Amino acid sequence: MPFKIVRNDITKMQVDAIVNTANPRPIIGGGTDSAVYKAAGKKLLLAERKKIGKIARGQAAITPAFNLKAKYVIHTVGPRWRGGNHGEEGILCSCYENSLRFAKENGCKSIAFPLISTGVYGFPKDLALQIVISVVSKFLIKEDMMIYLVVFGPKETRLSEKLFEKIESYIDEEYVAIKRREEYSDDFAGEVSQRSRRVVPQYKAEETKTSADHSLKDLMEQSDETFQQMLLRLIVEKGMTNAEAYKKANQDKKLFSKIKNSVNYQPKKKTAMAFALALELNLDEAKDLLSRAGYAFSPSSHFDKAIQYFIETKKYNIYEIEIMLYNLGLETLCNY
Ligand code: AR6
Repeated sequence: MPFKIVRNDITKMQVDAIVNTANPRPIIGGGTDSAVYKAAGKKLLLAERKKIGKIARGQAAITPAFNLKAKYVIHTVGPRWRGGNHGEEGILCSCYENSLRFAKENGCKSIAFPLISTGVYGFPKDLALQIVISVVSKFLIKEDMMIYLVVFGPKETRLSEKLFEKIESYIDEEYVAIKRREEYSDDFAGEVSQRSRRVVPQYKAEETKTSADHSLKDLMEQSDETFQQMLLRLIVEKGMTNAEAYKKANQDKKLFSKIKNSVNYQPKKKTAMAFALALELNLDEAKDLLSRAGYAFSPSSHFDKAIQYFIETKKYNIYEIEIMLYNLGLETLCNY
């Protein structure tokens, strides 16, 4: 899983490099900066930081990490938010890009970022997250590194309030409608919304299809492609390379090799879902791919409903999805 959002104190991260939201001058500031100095050893780290001198906004520098679990601290100076018309977005992009460059040049296999500039510097979190998603998407398509986005609290990372409201109401509506049908009867159909009415019968139809009503002929005519065969076929049909596919699915090379080498590979449900998103499948195709591994979207799982929502609304950026799932208080695709 090359990208993961976690709730933690960044000084506790066991990674090759942690990123510090540094002050332009070699002094110890507040927020992440103070926590990093405290955990690394104030005197030791400050002596190294002084050797670097002033750091311009958007730039980065690297030092040892002393008493931290990490090997390096990458010091980057974010933009102070001044309304958005002073090049703040470009500077923040540079912070992430330059930090990743330093990490790569120093052979780091993993790095942890805080949400730079969103504390003392007041950068809006929604926008900061969009920048993280865009830089990380571009970087990971070419490079192999484990990138952690470390946030302090669950409400810290509201990506887009409107989008959240939509997903939350989608999940609730579906869930309530289905539960009501299960617990009472179809009489409630008049009470549920248009959307729920449209979705519930789909499940009924599916259940009927997979029940004993299947004629032997139907079963025989079904393609006997395995998950692995269907996945590899779809990658070719979508004009993607294998690397593009597993990277877009936020999966690592090792796992993909295992899939490639075993025709009957049994993926975890979340892995199958991640590939459905990476391949930008529509809902029917996604259901088909999942079914090859023996899975289905569960009508009573909020997580499954959220994934269905992303597919139906064609939101396929896996990094954005990870952040949205985290914010919804759901499991993320990479937690198993
Ligand atoms: N671990 C993870 N995230 C944290 C931690 C922590 N220990 N502490 C705070 N955050 P900030 P900035 C989050 O203020 O806005 C200093 O004085 C925090 O909730 O650390 O770039 C420096 O010297 C927020 O979301 O950095 C600079 O002068 C995010 O980290 C200036 O502040 C960034 O908040 C830098 O300000």
